[in-house]
Amino acid sequence: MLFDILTIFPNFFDSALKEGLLAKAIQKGLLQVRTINLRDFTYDRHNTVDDRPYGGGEGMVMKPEPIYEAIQYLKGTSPTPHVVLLSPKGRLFQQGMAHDLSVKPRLLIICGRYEGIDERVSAFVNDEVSIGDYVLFGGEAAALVILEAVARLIPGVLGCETSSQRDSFSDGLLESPCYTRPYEFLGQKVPDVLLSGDHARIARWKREQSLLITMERRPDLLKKVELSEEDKGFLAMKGWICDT
Ligand code: JA5
Repeated sequence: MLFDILTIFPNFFDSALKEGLLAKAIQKGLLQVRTINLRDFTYDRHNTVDDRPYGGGEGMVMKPEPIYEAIQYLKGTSPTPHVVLLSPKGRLFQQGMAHDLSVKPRLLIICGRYEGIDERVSAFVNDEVSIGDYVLFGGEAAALVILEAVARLIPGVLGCETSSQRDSFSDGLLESPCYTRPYEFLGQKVPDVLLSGDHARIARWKREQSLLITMERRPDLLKKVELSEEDKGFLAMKGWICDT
């Protein structure tokens, strides 16, 4: 996959691309990430990318022309990119969208700065995406979030193909807690069931822990997930109120 990032801060991504499994994926040729400097698509001698907002108000707005020029140039190179504009007003990025994006041969992620991007740029993108309900200085940190979420779904990036399917959200529930040595740490012991060697009992315990922590912290997720009769029985016993 080709992952292009249009930004006025191309160096923002340098360290992130050099560490861990993202670096490995790039090294293995499973993923190519390119940062494109928006200022390369300006024509004035100050490489201006922003201007004052029509109608007044705080701060500056990103001019449409350099972004349009960059999109048109990149759309003219193969394979045609799926263009995503990062914006707090976009559709919420969740694991399902990560899966949809991970099968695209090429993505172009557009990062804004200042107070926002001239609305008319929207006409030239495939989708507007937000990573969550908070405000950032710009889209760059959000682009990294999307890059990580998508990269780990590309076949061969994770050691084992099934590990991306076992993680939080792939079955719609939060993960059960995990432990390693020592058995006792500052007075806290590892739950004995995990040392029992009884794999059926361990699987049931993990499922129950997932259900419990999801009920406590993310009841919104429980409503969306398909629960077995055994799951529902367990949750009912723990005081879960189901409204369907
Ligand atoms: C802020 C000028 O989804 C979270 C996001 C926050 C944020 C994004 S994406 N872009 C910008 C921005 O600020 O361009």
